[in-house]
Formats: sequence, C-alpha cells, structure tokens
Amino acid sequence: MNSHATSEYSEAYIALGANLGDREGNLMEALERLDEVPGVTVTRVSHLYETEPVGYVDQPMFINLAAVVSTSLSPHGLLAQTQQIEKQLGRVRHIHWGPRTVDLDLLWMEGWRLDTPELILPHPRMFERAFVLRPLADIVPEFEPSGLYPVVKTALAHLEGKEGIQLWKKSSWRSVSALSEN
Ligand code: PH2
Ligand code: MG
Ligand code: MG
Repeated sequence: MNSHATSEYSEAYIALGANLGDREGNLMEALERLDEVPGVTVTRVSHLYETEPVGYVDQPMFINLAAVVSTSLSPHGLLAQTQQIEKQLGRVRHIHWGPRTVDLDLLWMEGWRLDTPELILPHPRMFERAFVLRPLADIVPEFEPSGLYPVVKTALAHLEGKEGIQLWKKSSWRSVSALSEN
C-alpha cells in the first residue's frame, strides 16, 4: 500500500473529455490506464457524446463521457493518477478551458466533501454542465445511497444547452456499460 491508500473501497465519478487528435482513442486509452492503476477499477462507463464546446467556444467539438471507478485511493491519490494520465497522453495546458487531448475531472467521491486548493469535491461546476450531467446520468444508479441520482436528474432537467449534446457511440467498455438506454 502506498501513502495514498486507505483500507476501504469507495466509488468515484470522473468526467472525461477530449477535443484534439483521435478523441475517442484518447478517451479509451485514458480509461485503460486508469483501470491499470493499482487500487483503481473502472466499473461503469457511460455512452459517448459529441458536445459543443462550452466556455471557450472557438475550439473543436468535444467527445465527453463519464466513468465510475471503485478505488482504495484517497481523493488526492486519485487526482494524482488522473493528472499523470493527462500528462502521459500529451496534454499541454495553453488556454484555460481550451483544447485538450484528454481531460479527466474528478466529480464526486462517495463519503467525501473537500475544499482544498488542488481539489474541491463535489466538483463545483458539475451541476451546471450538460456535457458532464448527460453522461453521468447513464451511470449513476437510481438508488445510489447518498442520493446523487435525484440531484443529477433534477439538475439535468433544468439545464440549458442540452441540444449541444449528441449521442456519438454506445458504451463499449468491456466489463460493463451504461445502466440504461435513456
Ligand atoms: N471542458 C472544458 C471547457 N469546455 N466543453 C465541452 N463540450 N466539453 C468539455 O469537456 C469541456 C468544455 C474545461 O475542461
Ligand atoms: Mg474539465
Ligand atoms: Mg480538468
């Protein structure tokens, strides 16, 4: 066990996005690498969506998806791993909210509320972004014990900009898939 490990496994929800190069390939490679991290198993993956860029709009269309991992890592331990994967896959930070080969954002982690300079949980903007919530709705179980499901559903129902999101491909993650067809 390394210094980031704790004894319990918890579920963590991660949003992934890419808008440079082989977008789908970058996302799948990021999921593979995440799954290979000791103490991290990717358990469910949403469908893939093509989405219009939000924030900084003069950039290519994104593909976005969401994934759940089961992990023994702490939030900061998991963050370090996601940042390393971004780096390995060639991410260079030029423009804030600008184009990227792959972006992994830690959204929500079972049993954790955090407000640190490096990481805030739940992610402070997750409920305002249709490109996060639409994929997330595929993989949050209806009876998720801390009540994430109704919050995601309600936020998504009230959100503008959902027309900028199109199903790109059905989930093809080997061990699992999205929960529903909706
Ligand atoms: N990520 C951003 C900024 N804008 N737009 C879309 N459609 N998808 C993203 O993943 C995205 C974005 C910052 O990380
Ligand atoms: Mg992001
Ligand atoms: Mg990010």
